[in-house]
Amino acid sequence: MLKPKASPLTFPRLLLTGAAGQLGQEMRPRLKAYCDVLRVSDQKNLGAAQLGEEVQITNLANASDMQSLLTGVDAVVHLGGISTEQAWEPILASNIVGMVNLYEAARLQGTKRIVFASSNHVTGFYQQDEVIDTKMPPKPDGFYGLSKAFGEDLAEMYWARWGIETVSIRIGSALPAPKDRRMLSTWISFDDLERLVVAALTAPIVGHTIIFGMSDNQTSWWDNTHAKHIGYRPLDSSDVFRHEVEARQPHIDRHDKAALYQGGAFVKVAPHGE
Ligand code: NAI
Ligand code: 15L
Repeated sequence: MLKPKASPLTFPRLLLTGAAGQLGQEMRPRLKAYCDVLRVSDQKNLGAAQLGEEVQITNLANASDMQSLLTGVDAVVHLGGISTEQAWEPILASNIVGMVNLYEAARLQGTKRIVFASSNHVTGFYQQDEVIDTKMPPKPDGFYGLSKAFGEDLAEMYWARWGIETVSIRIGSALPAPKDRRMLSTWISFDDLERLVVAALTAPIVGHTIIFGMSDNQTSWWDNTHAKHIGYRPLDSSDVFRHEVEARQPHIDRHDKAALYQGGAFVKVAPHGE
């Protein structure tokens, strides 16, 4: 956790969705330094409200509940949703219907800034020897990546029509340490993720900006040239884990599609039930 500072750029009420998830649990204590009240929400149990928190159990797919969730909210960090390749139905409910409900509620309740947890799987079918930027066309690697591409297009439409600003963060791999050689390029530390989320919340003008979420890794496939106005400066790097990770995975199977494409194993996952 970064040393909380008395940031002049605090929000009266900040909403964190997906607060019971892996990243939500990391961001929940961190985001308190940037708001007066942190409203935390998820469909799962969130425990008791801590000092400065409001807890609201809400299903993203329920439109009327989402109106209530967004009441009085100045900005949103939207981590809620299905976070892996799954069958279409749950993805449709949480990531498509849930996203429309979020933006409709933001529009009607007057919320003006959203940080959306998109994913590198929007561009998962680019190859690992290609460097891509955020103006290049999406190449989703499954229903999950496709739902995140929809979310980015929805954010763009709500900016154009209603002036709601969004930073769509195509998060790479956010976890304590990279697990394999692919993650040496895609990894982002929790501290860098906090830096990126805060930059996305506080940059003066963002419109709808897409940015890749990775630490300052020696190898990278992602060019954030078009997102420099966000002011994200990673301070961590997967390089400190490189020797250990390469020793664990010395050989790459070039016939394995997971080794060829940026989406890794996601490009091979069949929807559940097959
Ligand atoms: P997670 O699966 O641990 O957390 C997601 C949370 O959303 C869960 O607590 C779940 O209960 C909640 N949720 C799902 N559907 C819901 C619904 N209909 N209503 C209310 N809550 C619902 O995922 P994680 O790893 O914490 O990721 C957070 C976000 O970041 C997700 O949107 C994911 O797609 C995105 N992301 C995460 C990456 C990572 O490395 N962890 C990488 C790229 C994107
Ligand atoms: C994601 O979008 C997932 O939510 C996360 O669990 C990881 O699989 C990550 O992508 C990744 O590509 O490593």
